Amino acid sequence: MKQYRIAVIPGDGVGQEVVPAALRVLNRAADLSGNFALQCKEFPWGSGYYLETGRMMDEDGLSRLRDFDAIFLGAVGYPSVPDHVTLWGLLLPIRQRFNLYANLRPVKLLPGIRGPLRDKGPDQIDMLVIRENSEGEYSGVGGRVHLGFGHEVAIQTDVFTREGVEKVVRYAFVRASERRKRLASITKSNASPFAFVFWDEVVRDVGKDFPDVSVDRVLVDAAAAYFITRPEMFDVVVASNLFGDVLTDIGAVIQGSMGLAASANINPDGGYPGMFEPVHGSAPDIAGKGIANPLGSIWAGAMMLQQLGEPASGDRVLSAIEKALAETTVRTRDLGGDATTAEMTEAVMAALG
Ligand code: GGG
Repeated sequence: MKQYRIAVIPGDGVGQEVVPAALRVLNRAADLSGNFALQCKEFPWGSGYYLETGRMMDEDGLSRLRDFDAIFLGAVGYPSVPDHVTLWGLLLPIRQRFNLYANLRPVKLLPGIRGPLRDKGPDQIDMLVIRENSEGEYSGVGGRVHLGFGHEVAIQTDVFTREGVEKVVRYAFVRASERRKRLASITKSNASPFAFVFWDEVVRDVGKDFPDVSVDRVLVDAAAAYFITRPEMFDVVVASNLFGDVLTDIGAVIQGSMGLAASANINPDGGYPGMFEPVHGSAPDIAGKGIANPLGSIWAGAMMLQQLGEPASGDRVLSAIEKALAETTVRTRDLGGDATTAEMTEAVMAALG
C-alpha cells in the first residue's frame, strides 16, 4: 500500500477546525480506495507560534517540509499580528522556495448551491483560475527609506521573468486544451506597458503551440465586471499573482461562499511538495465556534489527492461534496443554514459511502 507523507499546518483561527474535518474525509477516502494511506505529521506553526517564539515557523521549516509529498494548510492571520508578518512568515516562503508557480483555484457553482447571481447557474459558472504564484506583485522586492519623515518613500516592485510567465502561461494553455479550449489572459497592459505588454507577448508566443485554444485578452477591471455579468465567457483564466488573488475572491462569492473555495499551489514540473489550502483566511470572527464551512478545505484535500496521483479518490471526494449539497439541506451559516462544521462534514462522510 502506498503511503503519502503529508505535512499538516492547521495554522490560525478556523484553520484549526476545517483541517481536522477535511482530514477525516480524506482518510475515509484512502480507506475506501484500499490503495494508499496518508501519514500525517502536524506542525504547530502559525500566529500562536509566532507570539511564543517570534517566528511563524521554525528556522529550518522549509527544509523539513521538503521531504513531504504534500503540505495541507488551513489558514493564517491573527488580529494582533500584522498580516504581512503572517503571510511572509509562512505562506509565501513555502510558495516561493518550492517554486509552486501555479495556484489553481476552481470557480464552480455546484448544484444545490444558490449563488448570488440571478440567472447564472452551474452551466454558467465553471472556470479554473490559474494564478501566477511565485513572482509578479508578490515578489517581495522593494524597501522603505526616511521612515516617519514627510519625505518617506515606499517602493514595491513587480517582478516578471520570462521563465516565470512562460511556465504558468504554458500550463494554463495545457489545462485549457483539456477543457473547453478557451483561455482568458488577465492584465492591465494599458496602464503597465512594461510588465503586462511583456506578459501579452509571452501569451501570444506560447499560444502558437496551442492553435486549438482561443485566447481572450481581458483587462483586470473588465474581468472583475465580467466575472459578475458574464461568467460563462470564462473557461481557464490565467492572471498575475495579485490579479488572480483579487479575482478569485469574486470567484468565491459567485460560487456561493468564500467557505467553498479551494486552492492548490503546485509546481507542475514536479520535484516539490504542493501546498493545498482553502482560499479563505482564518475568520477570527467565527473561530472557535465550530461553525466554519469545511467544504473549501475538503475540496482542497480532493485536489491534493488528485495531485498525489490518486485521481479516482480525489474525484470521489469531490462527488461526495456535490452529493451532500445536492441531496441534503445541510448548510453552514455562510450558505444560509445553521449546520455546524461537524454536521457539514458528516454529510460529506455519508455521501462518500
Ligand atoms: N487559507 C490560507 C490563508 O489563510 N490565506 C489567507 C491569505 O491572505 N492569503 C493570501 C494569498 O493567498 O495570497
